[in-house]
Amino acid sequence: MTAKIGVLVMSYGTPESMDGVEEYYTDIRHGNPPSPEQLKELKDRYEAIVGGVFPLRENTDRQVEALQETLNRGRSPEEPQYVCYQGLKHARPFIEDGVEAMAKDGIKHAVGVVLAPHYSVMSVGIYIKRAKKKAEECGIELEAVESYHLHPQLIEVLSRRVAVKLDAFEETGAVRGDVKVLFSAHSLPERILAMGDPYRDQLLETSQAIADKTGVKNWQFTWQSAGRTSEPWLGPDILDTMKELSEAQVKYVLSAPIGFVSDHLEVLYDLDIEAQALAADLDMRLMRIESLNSDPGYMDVLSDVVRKKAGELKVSRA
Ligand code: FEC
Repeated sequence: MTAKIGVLVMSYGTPESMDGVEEYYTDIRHGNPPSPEQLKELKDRYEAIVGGVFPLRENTDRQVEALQETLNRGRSPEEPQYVCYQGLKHARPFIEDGVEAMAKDGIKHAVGVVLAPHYSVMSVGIYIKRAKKKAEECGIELEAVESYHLHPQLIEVLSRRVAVKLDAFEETGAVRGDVKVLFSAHSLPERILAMGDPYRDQLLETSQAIADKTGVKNWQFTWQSAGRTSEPWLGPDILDTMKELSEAQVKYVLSAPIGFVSDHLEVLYDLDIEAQALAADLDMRLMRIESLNSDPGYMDVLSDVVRKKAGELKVSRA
């Protein structure tokens, strides 16, 4: 009988409807419900992106489907069959639901992968911890991919996106070298640095690799989407960086949010609405690279790292 390997594809999660925003926000806030003002502010942001729909849900669904297809493409009968399950951090199906679904289907060996290329103990680390705990309870052997931030095909697909937008700037009359490429990622509390967390270094490595591949010299890394909590978050924030750049007479900025792989609130609101509004005030031209979503190149990256991890499972070593 062909061996089946479960693949737990983990992502941040988003509400299913406006009615679900409060429960979602409460989950993000570790069980503390938001104040009515905080809730309204978040709902307003969802309303602003595309009239209150939740693009991350559809994008994650498509990524999971496309990954399963990519993993099994051209499979010979002796090779294991990969079956993908979704597990979300803050919404249904939760990570634990995904593992339970695997157990119900009789899966005994699985690989976990997160739809975020960079590792932090506060991001990917939490996904993996939850997945492993539940897998152990269910008697499933689960190995997880920690990061893939320098995978050559990831650098390739992101570099292509940067190059396309630099061409677009040139078509509008800008000199290529005058365009400041601003790589960005979700900020995290500053305390991760004291913990020796690799998140910032991995993000800088991805930025440098893309800059090298595209020949971009004029680039900078900045943070975005910091949480609304009282502790200090990693900065500078992209909005402050843009103001500084404007003071230094920079007129053209290409935003490259390399820490994200989908179109969602933090891209469609924080960059396309908030940062664009600031750019208009500063008389700056701001463009953004396309998100990866279910780009076949990105699916190849995921498929490759999952297959390599699957090689570490006992079923593969038997
Ligand atoms: O489109 C959507 O519905 C979801 C967009 C979304 C993504 C996302 C990714 C990351 N987050 C990360 C860390 C934190 C930490 C906190 C936090 C808070 C929020 C809030 C919203 C939100 N995040 Fe998020 N994040 C997204 C959305 N995030 C909404 C709550 C309101 C606000 O502060 O804006 C603070 C809470 C805490 O202490 O836990 C920390 C990281 C990522 C990128 C990696 C990943 O995808 O997991 C890191 C998408």
